[in-house]
Amino acid sequence: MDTIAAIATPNMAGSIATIRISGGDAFAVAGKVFRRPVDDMAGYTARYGRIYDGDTELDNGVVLVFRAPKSYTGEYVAEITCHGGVYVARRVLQACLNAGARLAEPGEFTKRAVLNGKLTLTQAESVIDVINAQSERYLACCNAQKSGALEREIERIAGQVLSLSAHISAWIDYPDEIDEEPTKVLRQLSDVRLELSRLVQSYDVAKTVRDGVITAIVGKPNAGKSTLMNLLTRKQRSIVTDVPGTTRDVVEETVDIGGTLLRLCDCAGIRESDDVVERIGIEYMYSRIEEAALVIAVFDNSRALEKDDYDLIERIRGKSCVCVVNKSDLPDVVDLAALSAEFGGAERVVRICAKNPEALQTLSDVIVKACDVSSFDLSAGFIANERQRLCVIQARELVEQAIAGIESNAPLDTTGFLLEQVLEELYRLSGKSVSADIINEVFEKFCVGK
Ligand SMILES: Nc1nc2c(ncn2[C@@H]2O[C@H](COP(=O)(O)OP(=O)(O)OP(=O)(O)O)[C@@H](O)[C@H]2O)c(=O)[nH]1
Ligand SMILES: [Mg+2]
Repeated sequence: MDTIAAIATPNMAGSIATIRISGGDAFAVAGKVFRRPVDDMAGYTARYGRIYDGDTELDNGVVLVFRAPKSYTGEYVAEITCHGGVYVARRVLQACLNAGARLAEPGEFTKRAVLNGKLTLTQAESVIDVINAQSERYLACCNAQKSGALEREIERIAGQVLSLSAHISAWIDYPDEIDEEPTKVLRQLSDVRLELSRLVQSYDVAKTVRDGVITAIVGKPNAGKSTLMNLLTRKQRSIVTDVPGTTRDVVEETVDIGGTLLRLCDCAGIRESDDVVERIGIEYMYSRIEEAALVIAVFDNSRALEKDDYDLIERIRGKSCVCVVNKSDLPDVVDLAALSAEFGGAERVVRICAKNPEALQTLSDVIVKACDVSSFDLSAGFIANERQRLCVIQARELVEQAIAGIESNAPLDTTGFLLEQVLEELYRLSGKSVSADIINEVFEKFCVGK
């Protein structure tokens, strides 16, 4: 394969920039740019030097060499690190192109890693997820995926389909010798369908873990919603005053709470109001409750529950909720027992003083427990993108056809044929059997230099 080069660091000013070169002539290209040979260098070693484009000195920097196959792409790789200016990095890249390299296409380094057997297709796809991860939890899941969690899961399911398929072939060939009941095959197929459904579900869970759980902070005016917002975001994000009806616009912020990403929105307080602006704010709050996957309902410890509180409780019924009883520093007036009963137990109710930073830990623990996504184990592999999702949905559809076929006494070879197609879909997902078109499609979404 020819030798490619690209800037691997972001296209912005920084302390350093890296230009990555990969291919048979990588060392020759780096040698020209440094005007001294690098092919005598051992793998994983670095050398300092001046960087040139022909006779023009551009910068000084370091070249790091990787000898095939012990590199990201599996090829000879040289990485030149220079000063991190946008212009200087582009000039060093241009020097590499003038020295014989070709500009890499998006994702071409990772594509070569796949073609050279350094990464499987789903592992390569997870590289994008690692880059986009914004929380501890999603990063951990992506790393599990990068080390092959999804492949192992697919292999396991494919193994079940394969043995069922072998069984059915034997059944077709030796109908008298196999003492088989269709119910047993049906049960196994239902298990496979369930596993595939779990994978389909993992896509939505992973999306929520990646992008954040949409969380609405609601309650009546002055309950302390904005104080709570500021506590969770660890900054003065929302305006706090003792005037009821302070917040009107929806204030949004994404935060990492105990490793789980939350997309918080602080809204207007719920109450009957004649103020036209406040009423619009309250309408916004209602629509945010609809969208929310988690509701943080805030009540004032120093005030008795009243109609507005009960209206709110009705509106959020059936949602995943955390009940926060705020202002624990003031006299206890609120009916805690009534709130516990409404929110399904004392463990969903937390008493805090949102003005006290120490409340953050208590609140975080309750929030993490209340997030539905926290109970789903993504580290066993998850569906990370639309391509993978379509393969699983297709496989599940074929399994359903096979089940319907057996139930209506269709010929066994039809079932056998359907199961072969299920396997094909699963292998397409894992990349075990994949066309050049799909590989190209996957890598088009990568950035240049990756
Ligand atoms: N004593 C005490 N006061 C608090 C506590 N939390 C908030 N407050 C005060 O309660 C008042 C209202 O707080 P906000 O956070 O603005 O309440 P809110 O629910 O956002 O109110 P609106 O935006 O009007 O709906 C402010 O004066 C806060 O300082 C607390 O834990 N203890
Ligand atoms: Mg407010």
